[in-house]
Amino acid sequence: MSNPPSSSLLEELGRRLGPKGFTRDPADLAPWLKDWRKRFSGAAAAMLSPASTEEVSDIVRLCAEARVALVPQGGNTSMAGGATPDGSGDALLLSLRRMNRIRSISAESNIAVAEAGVILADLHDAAGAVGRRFPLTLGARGSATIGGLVSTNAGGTQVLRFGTMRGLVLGIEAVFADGTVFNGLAPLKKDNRGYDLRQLLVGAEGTLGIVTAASLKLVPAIGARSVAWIGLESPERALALLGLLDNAVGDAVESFELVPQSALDLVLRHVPGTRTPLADAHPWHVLVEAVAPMVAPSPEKALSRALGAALETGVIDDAVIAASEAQAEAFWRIRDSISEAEKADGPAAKHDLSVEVSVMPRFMVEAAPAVEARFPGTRVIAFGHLGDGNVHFNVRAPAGAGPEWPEGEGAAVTSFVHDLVVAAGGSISAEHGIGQMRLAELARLGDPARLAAMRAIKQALDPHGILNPGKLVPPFGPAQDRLA
Ligand code: FAD
Ligand code: 2HG
Ligand code: ZN
Repeated sequence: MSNPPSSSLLEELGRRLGPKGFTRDPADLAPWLKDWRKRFSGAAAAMLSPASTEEVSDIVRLCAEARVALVPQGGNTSMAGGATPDGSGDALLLSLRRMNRIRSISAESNIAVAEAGVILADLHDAAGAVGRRFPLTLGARGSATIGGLVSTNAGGTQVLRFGTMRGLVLGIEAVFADGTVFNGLAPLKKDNRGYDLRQLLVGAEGTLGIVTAASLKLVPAIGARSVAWIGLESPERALALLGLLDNAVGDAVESFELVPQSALDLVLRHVPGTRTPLADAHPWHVLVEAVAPMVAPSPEKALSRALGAALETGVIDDAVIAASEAQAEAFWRIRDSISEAEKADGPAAKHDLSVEVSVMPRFMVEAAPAVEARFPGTRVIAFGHLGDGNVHFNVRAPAGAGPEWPEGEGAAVTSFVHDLVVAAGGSISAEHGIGQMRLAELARLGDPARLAAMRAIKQALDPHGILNPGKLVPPFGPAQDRLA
């Protein structure tokens, strides 16, 4: 159990961090005490904004001695309430946003060393400036930070080719719960000195250490890209198209995003300046991006040939290949605005599911009507990363439901959906993490061996439970959950 911070601790932190690094002003704190979707809100005694790893280490050491909780935060775009403190006001918000330096970037080694507070879009720009790119992107790229992306093992829309953050992190610098600095930044390809602490910190949601910097993998810059918007009949057909593209276009296919007509309608309704890419409505749509490096010819011919064959064989019903970069960006804007449009449209029970890729179409077409029949008035909007076997299976509240709906009937919806995905051998969180939103569900459905190991690791690395309490690791349950 943690303590509220004493006034002497707050004074000491204020003195060390200075006015840029320490605030208790409610107006400064307010924007950071609610999550992006405004589902969770909390309180904090102060916000600490260190400018260096040494300052992070000092803060953590002082808080460890005083048993005061710290909630690490980057861009505050978590979809799981992961960066929002509880309502007690005892915790300190630890913002890494001032640590926003790219320490080094090299086209020769294909590595960037970025501090935790570097915003993803800024890393994209920096990589572009040296003729390289960082191959992970998502709709929140203008706010999400490297520390948050590492700590959630973020996915996004290029996982198909480059994997999640886990595969792109070559090294990590972090501060452990007693204030010691772990310098694991060296991007060693081979290193068998024992447990892989770098990978343990990826996806740890700030519960095992504070990430202060990461060495990240870069890849060659894009020479040309071809972006197509496709209308088709069903998720099954979409998966068939993926197989076809795999054969015909191969590795060049970096993104394969599934969008139902209902999600497209939401975007057209709520996001100014968006237009439907195809003249007719289709039950489902797919956004495909194929990319070629500088030296290779454009992927457009291969993509257009493959889509032509898919049209002839009836796998797809219509398609348009963007004729310009502006049109490609417009297609992507639709895809990237779905969360924003859905947020504007009202409450939803949000789910982030994965099953084996080949199982997903069937799961979607069976689970959606089952949910809508069991909870009359709800509507499923399932979209996203079909090629990764991961969709956001969001369930819209019945008309007229208030903002509290996700806590009431929405919680029953969530249990129903999660039971279905567990029965299908899948995961209740593919990319957004557990945070506070899925903690009870992880406790309910998690494999006891996994839960026991997670608790043991947490206990060993953060014995006083000061790092992001109430997130990711369910509290001890029945005695059999404990490791002997
Ligand atoms: P925050 O929200 O601030 O924090 C996230 C978690 O990491 C919290 O648990 C926090 O305590 C911890 N944390 C933050 N910084 C540190 C640090 N330095 N050290 C230790 N712990 C830390 N996610 C995807 O995976 N794929 C998507 O396609 C995707 N699309 C999105 C689209 C939109 C419009 C939005 C709003 C979100 C989307 N997300 C997506 C979710 C979110 O952007 C990611 O989870 C992202 O990684 C969070 O980064 P952040 O800097 O905002 O972290
Ligand atoms: C995406 O893929 C994000 O767009 C957000 O992961 C999904 O809002 C959501 O449910
Ligand atoms: Zn996603």
